Amino acid sequence: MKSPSHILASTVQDKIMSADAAAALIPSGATVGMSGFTGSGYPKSIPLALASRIEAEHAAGRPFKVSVWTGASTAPELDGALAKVDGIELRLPYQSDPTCRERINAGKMEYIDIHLSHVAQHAWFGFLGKLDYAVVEVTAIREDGSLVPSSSIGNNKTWLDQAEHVILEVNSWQDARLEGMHDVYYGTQVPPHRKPIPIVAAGDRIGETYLRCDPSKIVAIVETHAPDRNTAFTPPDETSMAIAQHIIDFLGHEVGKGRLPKELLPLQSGVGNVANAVMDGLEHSPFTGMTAYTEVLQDGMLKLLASGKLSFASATALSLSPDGYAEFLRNLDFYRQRVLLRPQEISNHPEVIRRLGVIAMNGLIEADIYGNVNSTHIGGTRIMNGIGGSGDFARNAYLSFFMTPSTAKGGSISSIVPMVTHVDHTEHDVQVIVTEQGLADLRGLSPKRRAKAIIGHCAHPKFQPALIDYVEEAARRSPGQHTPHLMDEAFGFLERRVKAETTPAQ
Ligand code: 0RQ
Repeated sequence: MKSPSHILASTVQDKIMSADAAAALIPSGATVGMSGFTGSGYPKSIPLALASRIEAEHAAGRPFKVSVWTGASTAPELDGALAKVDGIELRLPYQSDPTCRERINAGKMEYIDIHLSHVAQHAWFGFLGKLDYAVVEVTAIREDGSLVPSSSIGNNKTWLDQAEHVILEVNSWQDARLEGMHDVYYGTQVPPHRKPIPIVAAGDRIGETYLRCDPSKIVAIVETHAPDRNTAFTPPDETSMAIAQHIIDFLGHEVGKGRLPKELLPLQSGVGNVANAVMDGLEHSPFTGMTAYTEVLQDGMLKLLASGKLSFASATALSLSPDGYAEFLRNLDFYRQRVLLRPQEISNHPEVIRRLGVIAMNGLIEADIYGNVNSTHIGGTRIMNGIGGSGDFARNAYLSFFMTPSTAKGGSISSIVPMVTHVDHTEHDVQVIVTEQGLADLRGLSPKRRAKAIIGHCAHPKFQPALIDYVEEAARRSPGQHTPHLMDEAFGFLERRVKAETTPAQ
C-alpha cells in the first residue's frame, strides 16, 4: 500500500484503519483523553464513530459510556455527538456545548470544572485515575514517529504520555505549514523535582517542535480531512465597544501613571464576542509593540498581529472564524514568525503568568458589590461553560479585568448583585470590573469602598437604587461591618426591590 504523505513513519503503517474500526477498540467504561481546545484540533471522526456505536449498544439494551477528558471546549462532532447519545459518564474540563450543558444540568452527566492549568498535573499526580486511551488529532506523523501537532496543543502531550493506548487522527485538512509553530516543553516534572519554567518573554521557545509518542502504544491511526469548528464572531456592538473603550482608556491612564510600560504587558484575552471586541478596540488604540501570552488566538488578535500593533502571540490554540482562518492561511509565513502554540499547562502556567505580568481580561456572568465573580453558573445551580483558564490568569495577573454587559436577558437581570450565587474568582483575585456603564478600579479598596465603586461605576442605572438600598440597609442591620450583608435577603433582595419599584400601586 502506498504511504500517504502525512503518515511517513514506516513502523505505524499497519495501524491505519477506519474510524469505525478504531472506535470499536474503545470499551465501555474507558477514560479517553481527547485533543481539542476551543473548537480547534479535536478529533473529527472517531468521536462520531464512537457515538454511533454507543447508540447501537443502547438500542440493544446494553449500557455504554466513556469518560472524556479534553483540553477545553471542542465541537458538535465530539462533545455534542457523545452527549446526544448519553455516552459520556464524566467530562472534564471546560465545555461549551449546548447538549453537554443540558445533560449536565439535568443531572445525567458528571462534570468536573477544573482550572485548565491543573488538568495535566492532576493527571500526572494520579488525582484523576487511569487514562485508558488518548485520541489525538495531528497534522502529520514524521519518519521518526514524532507527531506534528495540529491547530491546538491543549493537553495532548500529557494524554500521549499517560494513556495506555493511543489512537491518532491524521487530519490532512490541517495545513502542513503548521509544522514549526509549536513549542512542546518536556521539562515539567512532578514535585519535589520541579525546575523553573524558563520563559521570560512571551515569544521564548523552550521546547520541541513535535509531540513524542511511544509507537508501541499506538493501536490505530485514522485519516481524516475535516475542518475545525471555526465559528464566526458577531461584529462588536455598542455595548462591547463601550466596554473595550473603558479598558483602553484605563490602560492609557496606567501608562500615564508609570504603572505600565507604553507597549503594555503581555495580554491575555478570554473567549467570546466581548473579548474579541476589546482586541478590536486595541487596534484603534495608541499602543504599539504589544505582546500576548494567552490561551486562544481569536480574530481580534490576528488583526493586531497583521497591523503590527501586536508583535507576538503565545497561545495553546487557534480559535478563528472561517474568515480569520482564511486570512491566517493566506499569510501563514507571516504569522509563523509571530505565533507560538504551547501545551496548556505552559500557556496557563501560574509561574509564567506571574513572572511576565500578564494583563488578564475575562468575561463574567455576575459580580457582587464586593468584587466576587461568578463566571460559570446561572442562578447558582446551572452550569454555563466552566472556569476555563480565567482563574489561572486572574489570580496571577499583573492586572486582572473582568467584563460584562451591566444587564442580561434583555435588561431584566442585573449583572451586579448583592452576593454572587456561585464564586469562581474571589474578591482577592478581581482588580477591575468593567461594564458598558463604566469601570471600577478595586485596587487598594476595602470592601465598603469597593461596593461604592462597583455600584457607582458598573451597575445599570435601573438597578442602582436597589443596590444602594441594600448597602444602606446592610450598614444598619448587618452583624459584621467589614463586609456588610443581609444573609436573609442577599439573593432575593434585588429581585423583590426592583419588582416593587416597577409594579404600579393597586
Ligand atoms: O445566554 O445566550 O442563552 O442568552 O450567559 O453570556 O453575554 O453572551 O457573554 O459569550 O461573553 O460569555 C462568562 C459565560 C460570558 C464566558 C461567560 C447568559 C447570557 C447568555 C453568555 P444566552 P454573553 P459571553 C479563557 C477564559 C468563563 C471561562 C473563561 C465564560 C450567556 O466568558 O464562559 O473566562 N467564561 N475563560 O444571556 C442569567 C446573568 C447572565 C446570564 C449572562 N447574570 N443571568 N444569564 N447570562 N449573564 C478561555 C478558556 O478558558 C477556554
